[in-house]
Amino acid sequence: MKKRVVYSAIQPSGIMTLGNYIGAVKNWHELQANDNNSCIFALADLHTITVRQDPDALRRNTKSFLALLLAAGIDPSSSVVYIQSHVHEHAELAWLLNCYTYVGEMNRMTQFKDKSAKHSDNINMGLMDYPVLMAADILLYDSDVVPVGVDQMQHLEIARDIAGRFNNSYGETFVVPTGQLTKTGAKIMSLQDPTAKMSKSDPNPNAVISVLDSADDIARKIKRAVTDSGSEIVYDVENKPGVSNLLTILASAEGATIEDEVKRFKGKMYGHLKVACAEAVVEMLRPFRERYDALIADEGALLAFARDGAAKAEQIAARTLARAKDKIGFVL
Ligand code: ATP
Ligand code: LTN
Repeated sequence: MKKRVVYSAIQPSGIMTLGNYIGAVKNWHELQANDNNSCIFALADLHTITVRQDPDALRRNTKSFLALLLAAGIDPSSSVVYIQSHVHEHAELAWLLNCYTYVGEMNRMTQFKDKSAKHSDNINMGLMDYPVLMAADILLYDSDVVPVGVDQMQHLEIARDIAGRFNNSYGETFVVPTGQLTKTGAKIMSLQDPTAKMSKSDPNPNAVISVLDSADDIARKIKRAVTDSGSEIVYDVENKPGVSNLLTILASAEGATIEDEVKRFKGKMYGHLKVACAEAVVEMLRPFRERYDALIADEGALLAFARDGAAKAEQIAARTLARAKDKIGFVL
């Protein structure tokens, strides 16, 4: 039986946050454990340069994110793990797909509008083209399922549209992928502003938990997390965004449901919830630091994993790219 191709990627910029872990990487690990899946995970370094990156920091972060993925249990002997820029087919297919994507569609993308406002001095073509490169990533591997956080669903829809449009013009060429949201914790919010998502580019360190934070830092940040008026512990994103966020984090960390957590904290105070939440997060992230330290210390081995992953990825990507070029009418 043909395995389901599962594809996802993360940008190696800044730190890996609890939001990235719960919303993405933890889920990747679970998908990898399913024998029916053939998983491919990338570090989307080409995407990071849509906003300015310091060259040394980009190099450092890319290696660090690779070690973080492996520390999170992504296993290069069962999944393909690689660095996007090592596989030139991504940039090439993105160009082809650009010619089947409308400027109007890209203009309407929420992330493009947000990032244009945030980086108004650098609204470059890449920032606008970001979803097309993401479509190229996905379509190169005939991906069936793409696990992402809710903030990336709009981009996934565009990838589906582009694939469908190309197939309509040229006949079946690309697999039309399906997006998959994580069950709980599809969106972890900032600890300081629970109406905004926890984001690795947030300048306020108290708003964000890094997967490499110490137990003390995690406890301190959660203790200081902004909560809501009143004292009842209920899940109500509209009226109690702070408490709801803590419930989401706790449920995800423990693998429980939000309803279970609400029952457990009936009649208890916010302080109790915070203590339990901090303990659960510390427990979930405990193995991280140790494995990470060992992996990052051996750069040669780390980069060998990346090269090996890129070679496997390229075998698949080259075939898909050739198929698309042939359909378009390029002389092969
Ligand atoms: P930025 O701060 O630049 O927006 P980011 O923290 O959103 O970055 P990305 O590299 O854009 O990180 O996202 C990597 C993955 O993590 C995506 O699948 C995304 O949906 C998921 N993700 C990011 N932030 C959160 C969050 N707060 N909650 C749940 N999932 C998240
Ligand atoms: N834009 C994504 C990262 C990403 C991605 C992908 C996710 C790049 N290419 C392909 C899924 C599939 C983000 O998480 N910000």
